[in-house]
Amino acid sequence: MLRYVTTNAGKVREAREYLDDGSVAQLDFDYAEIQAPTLDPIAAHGAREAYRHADEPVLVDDAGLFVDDLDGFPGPYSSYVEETLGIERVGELARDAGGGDDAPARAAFRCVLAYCDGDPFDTSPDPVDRGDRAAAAAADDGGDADDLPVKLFEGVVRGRIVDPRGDGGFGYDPIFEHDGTTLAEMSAAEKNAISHRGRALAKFAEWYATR
Ligand code: ITT
Repeated sequence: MLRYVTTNAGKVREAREYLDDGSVAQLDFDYAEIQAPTLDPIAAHGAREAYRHADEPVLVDDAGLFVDDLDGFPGPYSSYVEETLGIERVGELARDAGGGDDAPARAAFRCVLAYCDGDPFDTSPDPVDRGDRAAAAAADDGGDADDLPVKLFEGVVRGRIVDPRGDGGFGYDPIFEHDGTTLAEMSAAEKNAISHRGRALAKFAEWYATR
């Protein structure tokens, strides 16, 4: 059984389209998110921790909104920032930093899926985190490093930050516009077709089918 590791019901709804064949179940496990400037080591660390917890194959999903004019903020801190500032405030900060209403701030939404089942795998074409970054993080944490291989799949969608529109989706969806439509104005299928998560899941599902 593959465990899709997240506490976020919105992610599970979207992932079902790619993974719902009866052999995938959500694992509502709140792994420790290490501090890092990019999503890869956070997702890899989470996958190792979740695998040790579940003792079954796991897929961790870490995502973030990276606003160009805010030097990538909130990025890996998107969850904390959503809880503390809220998405409307992030929208205001992006607008102040960007060109105002005439030139909305550009941004990317990124999703990194990290798969771990305790076995090694080929690197190509997607990267494998072999624990060097886990070791560095463990040194900072005072924790134990290990070299469980973790395979990473990334999806990115670019868009613009706008005033909130739409009541679908979750999280930052109302302020993230892609081709004139916010992610919250799209159906789940429409969002999956272009989204960071949909792109990462499509890559993962193709690879997983051959495994
Ligand atoms: P887990 O870590 O348990 O999976 P989370 O919601 O904390 O749940 P992330 O750290 O990956 O997940 O999410 C970072 C933030 O980005 C958080 O505020 C989410 O609501 C938001 N987010 C993630 N994916 C999103 C998406 O597809 N659309 C809009 N917001 C999203």
